[in-house]
Amino acid sequence: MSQIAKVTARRILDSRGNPTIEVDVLTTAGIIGRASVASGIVPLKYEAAELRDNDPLKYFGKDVSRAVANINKIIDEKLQGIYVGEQSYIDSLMISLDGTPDKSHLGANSLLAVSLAVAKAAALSTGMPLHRYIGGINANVLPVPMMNILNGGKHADNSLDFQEFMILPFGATSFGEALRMGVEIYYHLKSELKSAGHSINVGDEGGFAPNLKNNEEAVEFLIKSIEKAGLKPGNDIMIAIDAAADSLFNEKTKKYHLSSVKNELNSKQMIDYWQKFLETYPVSSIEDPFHSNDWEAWTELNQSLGDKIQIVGDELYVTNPERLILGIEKAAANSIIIKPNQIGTLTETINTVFLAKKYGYNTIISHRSGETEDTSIAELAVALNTGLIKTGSPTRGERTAKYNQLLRIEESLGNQARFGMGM
Ligand code: 2PG
Ligand code: MG
Repeated sequence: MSQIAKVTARRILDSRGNPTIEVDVLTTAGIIGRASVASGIVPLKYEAAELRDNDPLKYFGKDVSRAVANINKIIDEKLQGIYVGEQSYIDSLMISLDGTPDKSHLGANSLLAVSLAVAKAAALSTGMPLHRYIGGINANVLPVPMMNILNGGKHADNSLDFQEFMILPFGATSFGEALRMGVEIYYHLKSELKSAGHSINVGDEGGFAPNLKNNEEAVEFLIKSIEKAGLKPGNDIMIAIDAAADSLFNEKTKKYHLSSVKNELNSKQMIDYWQKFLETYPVSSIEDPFHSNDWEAWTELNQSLGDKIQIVGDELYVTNPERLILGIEKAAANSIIIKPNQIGTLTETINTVFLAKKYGYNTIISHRSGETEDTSIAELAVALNTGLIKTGSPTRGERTAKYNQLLRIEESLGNQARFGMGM
């Protein structure tokens, strides 16, 4: 395998029009690995830190010129001459170069862009697709897509409290069939909303963003659309919600604010809310139902419902093994969202997946709401046989880039391709 000859970073735009980083890693054999990084709607408390300029005169403070310079001036020099296949060494070198616990010195965005570009250059050097290079001969599970077709919360300018209402075509026999089911439900939802007089404008991830009465009505629309597609909710298609409850939490009153519920809810009342909600609707997966420090509420819900549905930590765990270990000790959840940019290197992302699997967690590789055309997460889902991926609605190029890559991977795996969880 060849050595790293040059690492070049530049500013590109993400799907919200905000600057982000793209990196090219050139090897001495003339191969280029290119990767870019995604970004969430708000930086979360325990996430690795994105480095932005904070200069209000440029891109409203969101420019990444310092992070780009860190790569071009510091990381490039350190990585030149290292064999491109030495992924974990390269990642640990960058972590020590950064020297902070949250990667705030060089920026987790800088580190991740380089880390992924290194892996891509190495994969190309071996002639293998990225999923095969990372995962080996057993990397052949195509994930069930968790398709976000109704948007609310901070991802949309509408009345819905919960951020994401998703459908999971579990009953499909292949990824391609799952995608078709998802698209058909998406269009049934569009006409159901339209004929009920609602807006069919979309949110950040391409799901519809109507002003519905409440979260319950949103789920009812999903159920109707699944049935219109000739499918059975809870059977062929599972429904999932991302409440993103950090943003429902009122830091002053220490209570949860739901626009459809008159008074704010304390933790106990929020648990009751969820228990009733989950008894009423065929929802089989719930992400961030509580604030990321409301551990007791997490544990209680997981104890009562964790054997029936997915209780998913995203804001809770931020792909961080230390947070995950805390949650394992507290039996706080049974599933984890894996977002490479929350932790900052490929090696650490893989390690968090392995740790989660070791403790029987379901692992869900995920995009961010501000995405690029990069398809690494699609490759990673297959490489690590996660069985689940979250990458938005079946529209918008930055989301379909991932779905389309999974179609290509399914085709190339041929009769080795397997679909879904529990395989
Ligand atoms: C989430 C993500 C992706 P964001 O909460 O799961 O859907 O949103 O990237 O804005 O954190
Ligand atoms: Mg989430």
